[in-house]
Amino acid sequence: MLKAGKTKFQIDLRRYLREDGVDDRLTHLICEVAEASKYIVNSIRTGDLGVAGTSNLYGEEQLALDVLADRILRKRLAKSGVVSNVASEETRDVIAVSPHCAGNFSVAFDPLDGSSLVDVNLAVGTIVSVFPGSDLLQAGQRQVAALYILYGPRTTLVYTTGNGVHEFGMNQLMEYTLLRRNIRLEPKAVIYSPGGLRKRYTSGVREFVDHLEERGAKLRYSGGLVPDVNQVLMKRSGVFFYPHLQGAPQGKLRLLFELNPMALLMEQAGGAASNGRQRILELQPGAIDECQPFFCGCRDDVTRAEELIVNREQPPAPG
Ligand code: AFP
Repeated sequence: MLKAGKTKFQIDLRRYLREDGVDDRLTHLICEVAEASKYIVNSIRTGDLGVAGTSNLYGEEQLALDVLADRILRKRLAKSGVVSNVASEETRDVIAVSPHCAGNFSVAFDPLDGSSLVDVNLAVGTIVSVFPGSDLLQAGQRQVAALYILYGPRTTLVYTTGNGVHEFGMNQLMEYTLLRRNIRLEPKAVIYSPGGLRKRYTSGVREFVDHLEERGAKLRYSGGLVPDVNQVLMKRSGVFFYPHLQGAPQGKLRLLFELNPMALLMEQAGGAASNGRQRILELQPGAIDECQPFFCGCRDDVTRAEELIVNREQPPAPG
């Protein structure tokens, strides 16, 4: 994979994608997202944290940064010349950016997931999911790429195009260079990242937490999906979940913008991703704002969560 004599730190993102055998148009798309992240990280470091005065499709008040990140990403994807439709967590429907690119890709993205954490100086991220063609309501297993950018103490980019999971770091010239390739998860977790209110957990999920605690797994939770999932991947041993809750059978996280890309990354790293009963990547979305419960990370633990939920709980009511 790496040319003889080249250290991994000299391999930048575009070169690695090409050596990874990624299609030129998809390489171009991923590099455009990487380019957009340079403007987003600058806006986080220096931008206005004021409220934008508009709201997203969930009725949540939009921070100026959300709106700015959304605009930056959408503009670059439209300029890329390989994207036909986009859907952003911050808008209300699928937007045609370049109808003449119908044969290329469509992109679902969360421009700044966890944006409410910026004003308490915690890490946030951009999440991107890429499908072939013009239809964004495909099952997640049809994705041709999934990636996130994590704006933390360092800015890192983690992607998969179906040939493993690879991590890049942004250097002082704002170039992404290879940090880790083919990241692989262990079978069992040493950390767990439990979302949602504990008092609203169902019996199977409560037993799952007991199972993890009895084994000595340590709780690690920031409230940001990207840093929390990144910690599972980079420690190579962990499980993240935002489960179904009493009164919220679909949980909180969005299938198109959060779960499909994270599920592909987890499976490509040898882990698993489930809604507690079914593989995330097999779910057929009904709408762009669909939410699903989410359990991801070390395969043995995700399997254990499914066993406890299926054996202890009634299946959710249809519809
Ligand atoms: P926002 O993007 O609205 O801040 O939500 C972030 C998020 O969807 C995801 O990043 C976290 O995993 C989850 O919310 C945390 O939710 P709780 O605050 O309910 O734990």
